[in-house]
Amino acid sequence: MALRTVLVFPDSRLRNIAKRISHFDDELSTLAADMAETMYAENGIGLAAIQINEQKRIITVDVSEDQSALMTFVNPEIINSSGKQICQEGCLSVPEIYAEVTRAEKITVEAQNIKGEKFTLEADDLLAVCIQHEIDHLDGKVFVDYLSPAKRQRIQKKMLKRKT
Ligand code: K1U
Ligand code: ZN
Repeated sequence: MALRTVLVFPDSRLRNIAKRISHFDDELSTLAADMAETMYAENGIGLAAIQINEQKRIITVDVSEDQSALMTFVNPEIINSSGKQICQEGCLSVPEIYAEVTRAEKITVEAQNIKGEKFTLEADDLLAVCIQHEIDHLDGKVFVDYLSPAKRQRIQKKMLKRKT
């Protein structure tokens, strides 16, 4: 396993669209393990492969308080959603920035595990928010895209200053 570098907004590689996974091999298992290790090391509750510059449709999520509920979703798709919730979101690719985003309250996700086996999961509350946030990353979207252009611009300036 290895810790991977998380790309920081406005890195253009965060805008890449991840490709569907069709090979369920050791390389994929290693990627999933690296993602979990990186997510935990950064104190995150989720991570999408795009954030470590891997253009593959895989996300890891663990919203538990004691790192006891790791989930890996390969080729995740939201097949049903209902309701609305407003949640304060953060992002490992936008460090130290938090903002309210409106998301679906409940979702049904279809995905595969790292062996390629299909499963369906119903999620609500923070788990639903986190899965929606991570699937957005796979589609080249960052949570700041939901904010006003002025707010996004301010955040972008802050991130660029942080680099130097
Ligand atoms: O995608 C990511 O960068 C991970 C991100 C996921 C996320 C957090 C909050 C709402 C939606 C999605 C993070 O984990 S950022 C770290 C963070 O904000 C957080 C950490 C622990 C508990 C709650 C939030
Ligand atoms: Zn994020």
